[in-house]
Amino acid sequence: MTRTDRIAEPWGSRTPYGPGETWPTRVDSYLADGLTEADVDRWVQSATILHSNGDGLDIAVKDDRIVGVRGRAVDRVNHGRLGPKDLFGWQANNSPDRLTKPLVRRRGKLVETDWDTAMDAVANRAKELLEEQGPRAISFYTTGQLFLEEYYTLGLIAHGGIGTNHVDGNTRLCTATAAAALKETFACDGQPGSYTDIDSADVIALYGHNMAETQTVLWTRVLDRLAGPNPPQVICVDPRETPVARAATVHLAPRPGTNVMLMNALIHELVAHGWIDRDYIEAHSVGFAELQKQTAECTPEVAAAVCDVPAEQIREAALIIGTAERLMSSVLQGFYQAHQATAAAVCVNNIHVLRGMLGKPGCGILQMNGQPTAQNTRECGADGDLPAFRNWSNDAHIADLAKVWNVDPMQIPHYSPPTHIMQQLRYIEEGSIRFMYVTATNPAVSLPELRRIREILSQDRLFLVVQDIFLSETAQLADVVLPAATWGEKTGTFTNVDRTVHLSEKAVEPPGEARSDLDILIDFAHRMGLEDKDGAPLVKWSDPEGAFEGWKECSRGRPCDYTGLSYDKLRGGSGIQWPCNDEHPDGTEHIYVDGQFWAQPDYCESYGRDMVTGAPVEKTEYEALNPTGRAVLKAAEYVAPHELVSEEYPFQLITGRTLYHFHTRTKTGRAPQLQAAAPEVWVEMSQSDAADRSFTEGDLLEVTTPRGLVRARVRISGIRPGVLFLPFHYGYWDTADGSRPRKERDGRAANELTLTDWDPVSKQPIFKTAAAAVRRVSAAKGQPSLAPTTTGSAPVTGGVPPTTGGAQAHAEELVGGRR
Ligand SMILES: Nc1nc2c(c(=O)[nH]1)N[C@H]1C(S)=C(S)[C@@H](COP(=O)(O)OP(=O)(O)OC[C@H]3O[C@@H](n4cnc5c(=O)[nH]c(N)nc54)[C@H](O)[C@@H]3O)O[C@H]1N2
Ligand SMILES: Nc1nc2c(c(=O)[nH]1)N[C@H]1C(S)=C(S)[C@@H](COP(=O)(O)OP(=O)(O)OC[C@H]3O[C@@H](n4cnc5c(=O)[nH]c(N)nc54)[C@H](O)[C@@H]3O)O[C@H]1N2
Ligand SMILES: [Mo]
Repeated sequence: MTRTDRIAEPWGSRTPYGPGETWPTRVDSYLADGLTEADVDRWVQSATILHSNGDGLDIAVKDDRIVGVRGRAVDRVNHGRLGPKDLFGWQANNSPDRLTKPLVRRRGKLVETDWDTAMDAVANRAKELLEEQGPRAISFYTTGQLFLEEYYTLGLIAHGGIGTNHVDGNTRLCTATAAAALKETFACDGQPGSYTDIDSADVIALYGHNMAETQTVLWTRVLDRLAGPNPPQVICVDPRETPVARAATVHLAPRPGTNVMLMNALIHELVAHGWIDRDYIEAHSVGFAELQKQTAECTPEVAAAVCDVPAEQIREAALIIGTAERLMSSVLQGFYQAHQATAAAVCVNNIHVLRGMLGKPGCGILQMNGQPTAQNTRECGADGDLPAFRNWSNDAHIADLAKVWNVDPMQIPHYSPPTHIMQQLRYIEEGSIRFMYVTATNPAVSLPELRRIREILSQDRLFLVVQDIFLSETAQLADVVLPAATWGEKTGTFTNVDRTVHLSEKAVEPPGEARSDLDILIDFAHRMGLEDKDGAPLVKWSDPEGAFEGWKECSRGRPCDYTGLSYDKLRGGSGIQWPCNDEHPDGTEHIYVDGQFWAQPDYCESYGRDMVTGAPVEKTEYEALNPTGRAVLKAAEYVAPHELVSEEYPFQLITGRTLYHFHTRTKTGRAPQLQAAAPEVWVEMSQSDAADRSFTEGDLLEVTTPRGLVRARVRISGIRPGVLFLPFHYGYWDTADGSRPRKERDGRAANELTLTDWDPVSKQPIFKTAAAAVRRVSAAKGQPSLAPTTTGSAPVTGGVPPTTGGAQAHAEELVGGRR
């Protein structure tokens, strides 16, 4: 057993292993207040909630309070390991400023009330609007952080009960492009890859994915391969020098917003050198000729000029990818939050189809998720799609769903694609949406162009319901605030990016009168009087297990088939990968084995979209293109980013994450170790740009775009010249000093600066390119910025003290632990 400062060493110690071997176990644990395992009353099974990795863990409970966590050695995902946010983030659950009573707005102020008053206010307003304006007045905006059971219930209420099409999740900001890219290539959502692919891959390519910071345990698996015999080669595509870039064999640092050009050049090289599997292409795909044509002119030289990456480096990367025997790829926000998001992500799928690298060990694609339960938002239809990957433009699928729900097919809106959040905001602005029910997301910090968002959400004619665990920036704008129970205080299941389903059990009671999201949603459905076509209650369950059983039936025969799973089966051991059914009782490690897809016209989830306009492809067109359900190779031409640099705004601004915080910090800002590691916003700039302006480390800068400003101390880092990076975690609500609101709202949140614009196919907003200016407000006087030194924000100048956590951040590691 060793004790490690897991703030200073986020990935812990190495347990090297070689290709094809099993990743050794290492059980990580942290107990607060110097407690030892002997002090713990009970351990309750769960999985991690502050990222998408889905690491199995047990929650330690003492005197009916959560006091710590321990990784589960038996879990296939993490083999016992936990990351810093997992080890320390749970402390937010015990925060004294949790919401404990419902709040309603009276004479402009939010005041405490009882549940009946609050829920009647919500249901009555919704009923009034339904009568006056119909379902199009009502919208739901949810998250990637609830449980499967909650999403399924929410989707049923919205689609089957109220009949509105205005349903979306913050997954739109997050992994809409993952789903869209999979639907374009495979005509269906669902990840081809498995985490075990890391164990045997000889090349691992990460596209716009800072895995080291955002999926720390998965990166630990990569680090352990890198430390072992016959390590894989790593390709990193990222304009910053992230820890991934530092570990890479080849680091391509393109200009932000030029991914499609770079990918087209890589594909050009694969085709030109014959590094493709012609038999596989012939037997299992359509669209090769068009792809070849589209990329014919995209030589490394052409791409080098656009992306500002040396042509030689592009060739080197292409050679590694082209000659890999077992290629694993992952893709995330550097590709997804861009103006050609889906087009770029699809290129990664193309590479795997071209090389026939699918459905076998070491050959996975992970079109990554970010949030812990984002996969379920999509599967259950809480992002506006229909449950279990049913196709909203296939009438037979609608009829089938109507049967499962016992409603009239015409009740389920399918006249047009679901209304994505950016369009919902437009409808609120125009006044046609009058009621918005927000669950577990904080749009007043996380959506682009915050000044506009605040204006929209605080309109009088909008009735805003916010269901949260804290009085977030968004909750402060609400008409009704509903206090929710969270992870550890409620039971449910969730599915990570490699299709592994985990059960998370209730460990303790929620604070005060807080209730689980599921209970609140069911209460709402009953107060709305929602019924099926025989007059029985529409929502037929009253607890999580009932909802799960309902979902299983809905998933039967669909790609994400859960019928072989049960709460009992998920207890005690590892999480299990879907599809899990009679045919695959122990789950399924690899899908798309032997070139078999779910892309048949009658079965598939989507007929795809036009890559330029985003217009849905008609069924007849799809049938003509892909009658037998092969993988579809899709090509797109590079288009320059929409907001270009100018004399006035000479920098490209990108935004993203740091290892120590989660999103708008409502949880990690309340965990002392994490908050101390990254206490305030900073801005990253390259050494040459800083030198040109005589800036030194720690100078206070003002970053502006036409939409707003942020003040931040500069960290001179390994970011490419011409680019600035801001972490987006810092809203205007201060959690560090006892949750007092700051006086001024502007000036910290990266999204004051971002623009209202999105990818035409996935509708994912663009958070990673905007044109910005900087000026110095005041000099550092020897004080460096407080940005972490262990991460992408590592300083390239001297004199910055390293980020450490001290004694309070010591966690235990037990290598080979069997618990
Ligand atoms: N610590 C931590 N972990 C998290 C989260 C968190 O908040 N904190 N959130 C979770 C969630 S919801 C998500 S979605 C994931 C996100 O995980 P990531 O996508 O890994 O995180 P980001 O920092 O948003 O973006 C990744 C990288 O994209 C790069 N990038 C920016 N512009 C471009 C571009 O034009 N091209 C390329 N190739 N790269 C570019 C940035 O430099 C950045 O390093 O993380 C999950 N895990
Ligand atoms: N500039 C910029 N903006 C971005 C991004 C970026 O890279 N750059 N990334 C985008 C991405 S990928 C994402 S995922 C979003 C994230 O953006 P948000 O979803 O807005 O961020 P969170 O802070 O995770 O908000 C979750 C809210 O749910 C509450 N909550 C937590 N658990 C529960 C629960 O069990 N029940 C209920 N009812 N509430 C709960 C939390 O207190 C918090 O207020 O941000 C997006 N915005
Ligand atoms: Mo996300």
